[in-house]
Amino acid sequence: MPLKAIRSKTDLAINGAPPAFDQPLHVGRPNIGNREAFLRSVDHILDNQWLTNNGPMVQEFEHRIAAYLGVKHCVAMCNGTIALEIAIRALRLTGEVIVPSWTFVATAHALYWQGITPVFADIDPFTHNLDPDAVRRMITPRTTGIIGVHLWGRAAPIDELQAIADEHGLTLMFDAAHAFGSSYCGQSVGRFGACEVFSFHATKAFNTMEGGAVTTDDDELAETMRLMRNFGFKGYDNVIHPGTNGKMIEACAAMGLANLDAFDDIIAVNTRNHHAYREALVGIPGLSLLGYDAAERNSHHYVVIEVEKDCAATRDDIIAALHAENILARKYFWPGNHRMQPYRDLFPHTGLMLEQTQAVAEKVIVLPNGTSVPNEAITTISDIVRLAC
Ligand code: T4K
Repeated sequence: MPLKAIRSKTDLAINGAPPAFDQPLHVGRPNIGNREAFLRSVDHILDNQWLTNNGPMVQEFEHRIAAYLGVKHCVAMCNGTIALEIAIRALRLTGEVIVPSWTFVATAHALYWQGITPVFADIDPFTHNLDPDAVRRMITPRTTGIIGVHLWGRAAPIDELQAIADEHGLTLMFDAAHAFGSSYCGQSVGRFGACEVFSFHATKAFNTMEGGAVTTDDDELAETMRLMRNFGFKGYDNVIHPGTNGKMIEACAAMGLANLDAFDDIIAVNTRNHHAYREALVGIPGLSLLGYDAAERNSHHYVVIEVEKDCAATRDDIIAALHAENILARKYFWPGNHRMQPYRDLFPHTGLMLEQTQAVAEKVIVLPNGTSVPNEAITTISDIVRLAC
């Protein structure tokens, strides 16, 4: 069915017109690479009767990912959150760890879940990543580490954070959940800090349905994490380390392999869509699209717009107009981790230190992107945003 024309305010669903889309248009619709290749692999897995526990598909997946990123070790996991927890534990972080509040709540939860206090530091409003000066301000005698997040796939200020970590004897690791395919100073994200943690959740640019991985050049750390993800087993009946169940299953690795072959195409579609949004949204007073550094690689998965106070519509007005059209735009990561439980009750005054985080949280909208968003949908979405303003 052709999309409705959006010419005047009476064409908007919030004003009684039919919605632009009869099915919900999600922000996180999965990219599915080569379906036939995936189904062939699943057949093979079933024939092989090896479904999990470091099977051949997972081993191939780990080798391919490590080669793709140019890193020594890729330790595949069942999801990004468990991967974060295992990495944090393997690095022996304790006490307090500095993180941004402007991230998905898994970053903070992975610490708190293990009895570590997440200490929230403010961000740079232009990049949405940790502000190194703010990180310095949050260091106390109890601080043992920093987790930088490469938000929206843009690398955190890695060199500055590493310098702070070195100066204060802290461990630096990265939550690279958004940053598969990104670069920093031309080098692939994946080998910075002590380790980097990826999420391959269905909603990510590159997905294994559920999944994640920790990548590192550190042999000993990789070996420890391999033990930890499999209850600490080293061979039959021989447990030599505390552990949990963090294993990736074979079917997820098969999805990852099929999607890795298609990843260049996925990035190309995302990037084209991103440019189309930029062109279509240009010139709306008080509204801008967050850009990425042209000199660095980025999957362009996240289309992030910012609605300033001088825009004719509020952020929430625009979200309401989009939702009425069945366009399920998101306010990621509103209201910020520090205003979510348990952190809101535990540290009720943290917001005083997070001026930029709070300002950014009030103005962000994330729009749909990915291989299931056709070009004409971008025109329609942008026309709706323009009219809502
Ligand atoms: N660190 C960071 C910085 C992260 O962003 C994340 C995850 C993590 C760590 C933890 O990694 P994982 O443990 O998740 O591997 C979603 C994802 O669940 C989450 O993975 C992601 N970040 C976060 C940014 O977004 P929700 O609550 O928005 O998910 P959900 O289920 O509402 O999905 C979004 C939309 O996508 C849905 O409205 C419908 C659509 N969708 C979703 C799925 C799962 C589909 O169309 N098909 C699907 O299969 O958190």
